[in-house]
Amino acid sequence: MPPVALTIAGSDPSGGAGIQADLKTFHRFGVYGAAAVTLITVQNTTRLSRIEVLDAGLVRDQIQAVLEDLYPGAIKTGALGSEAVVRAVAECRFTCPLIVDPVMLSSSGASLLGLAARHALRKLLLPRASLVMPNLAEASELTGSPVRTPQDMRDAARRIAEGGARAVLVKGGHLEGDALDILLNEGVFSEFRSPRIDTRHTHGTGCAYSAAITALLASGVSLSEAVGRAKAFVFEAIRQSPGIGAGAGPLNYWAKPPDSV
Ligand code: PXL
Repeated sequence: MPPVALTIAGSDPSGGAGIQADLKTFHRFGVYGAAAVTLITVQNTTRLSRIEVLDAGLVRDQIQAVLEDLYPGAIKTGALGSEAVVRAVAECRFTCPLIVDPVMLSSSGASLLGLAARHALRKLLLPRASLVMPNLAEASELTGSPVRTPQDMRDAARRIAEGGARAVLVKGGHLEGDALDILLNEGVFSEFRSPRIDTRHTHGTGCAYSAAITALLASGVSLSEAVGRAKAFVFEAIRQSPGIGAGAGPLNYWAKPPDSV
């Protein structure tokens, strides 16, 4: 049987982000993908015009249906949409690794998580996370301090880890120069770098990155190897973006995942 991974995230009908990106990524890594939908967006590569968050009980029931039958080896969360959904996810019982992508804004700047929900995420979900992977803006929001430099990223990782997450990966994709990500795992920092690619086709990058890590953890790969291999996959997938849509287009989900880094 192949490994199984579950994503708990929003739907992007244009297929570039959210559960669609997660399932494509799981598949590319040879992992069977399951998906519980939290919210539905109306969007394409040029606009996001509507967000409907689903009933928290409906989200909980989808997750339960998967958990009682499929036994995922790892679970990731993406856009959760409301405090009630964050609570519902935090109350689910499972023992496999949980990867939290603390999605707060869509690529186009629309809010995917309000203030009360951000608070619940910090208090209820992060203490259950094997890995939380904020970008610079999300790390600022989680710590209440600006995060603009590699030193800020290390400080933020420590503070977020104090809140209970077992490991923290602060993603510096919006820094100048190389795309530098900093992992804090069991008190030890490591750095992951890739060259910056000058492109607007980065829609769903965070989703693909966290889904790749989730797939690798479900396959039994160690966390630091999973981060390195996932980052290399995302770099290739951005470099070979297929140019679909008139706006910020998706990554290339056919890019080959590396066997090792
Ligand atoms: O990349 C963040 C994200 C997550 N989930 C959904 C999204 C987006 C960005 O647009 O649409 C559903």
